[in-house]
Amino acid sequence: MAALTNGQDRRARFTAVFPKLQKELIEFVIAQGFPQEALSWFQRNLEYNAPGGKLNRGMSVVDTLEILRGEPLSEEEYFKSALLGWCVELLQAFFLVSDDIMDTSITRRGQPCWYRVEGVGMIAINDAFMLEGAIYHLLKSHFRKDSYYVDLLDLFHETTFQTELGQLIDLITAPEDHIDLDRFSLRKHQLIVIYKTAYYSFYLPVALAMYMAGIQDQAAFKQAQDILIPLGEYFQVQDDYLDCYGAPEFIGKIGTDILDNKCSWNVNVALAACTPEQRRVLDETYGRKDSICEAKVKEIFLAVDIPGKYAAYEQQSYEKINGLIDGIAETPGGLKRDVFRAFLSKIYKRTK
Ligand code: GPP
Ligand code: MG
Ligand code: MG
Ligand code: MG
Repeated sequence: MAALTNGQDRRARFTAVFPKLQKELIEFVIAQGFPQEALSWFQRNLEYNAPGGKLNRGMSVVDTLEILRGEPLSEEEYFKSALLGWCVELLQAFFLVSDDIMDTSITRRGQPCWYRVEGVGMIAINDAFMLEGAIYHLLKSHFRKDSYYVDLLDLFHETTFQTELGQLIDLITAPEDHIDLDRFSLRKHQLIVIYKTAYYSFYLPVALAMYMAGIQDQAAFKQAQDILIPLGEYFQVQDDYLDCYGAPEFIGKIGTDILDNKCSWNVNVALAACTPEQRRVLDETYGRKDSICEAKVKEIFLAVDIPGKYAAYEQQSYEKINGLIDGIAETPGGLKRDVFRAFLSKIYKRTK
């Protein structure tokens, strides 16, 4: 067999940790005397929803710790940081299972959304709660004795609340029965994306690794946030763009933002650039659960050159974030510029 490349190797090692965590969770349920059908259900929930994504968030915890340490991790450090990474992936699974119900989405990671699987339906709501519950079970069994255990709990709880706040404004800005494009703005969009995506996808993995590395200085956490939040904002603008322009085979999901009346980056930029006539068409077609209306919206997006404006935004964001990274003053035992460069290079010009 050909030697594994670095990237594949890294992913294989991280992926190999998940079955161990799954086994631990299932053994806990067995110890409660639960019937076989409950065990299989939980097992299937974990398998279907946790491991199938890009795993960037989870693997970032390991990568960040390694960069902060400046040397290869011991077996134990690797396992514990990968466990925290899997907790981020479980949090994401909890959010995605719920988000797909709220957004009436069709596919996720190239397969039907969990709530659309035969026999699952609204049990998916409880399954989402169980994915969240699994995080705290794992944290307790592996970090209970560590000095930073409370910091981990606090961070997961705070980040969950921030994400839910973001999801709240995402949802109430997109009512199904009352379409009013005047309610949208790029300012509101920025608030939505920072809260619903940036905290849990970017700040959380780095802050977890910082706690494991023994960093306690609050200024270092603030400094990390000052870069990771703009990075996460850029990442969610990419998600909004790809919702319309990504290939479903690549992004693993079918975009629903236009049909769902979402306050997305695309529509906000189109509203700022359109003629009064184009605006009239947008008012009549945006957010309608109708594929002909959706196609008309897409025509206007092209007419106002959303792809060109996105390319410019992408370039500008890349330069701005690089500038923020260059501005970090590295200190011994503190943050390192490479932590952020690793993130930026993973997402720059992404197509999935
Ligand atoms: C992404 O929004 C945001 C989330 C997945 C957070 C959901 C938060 C909850 C509290 C449930 P999105 O709808 O644009 O994501 P996608 O395009 O992947 O459906
Ligand atoms: Mg969604
Ligand atoms: Mg959503
Ligand atoms: Mg999206």
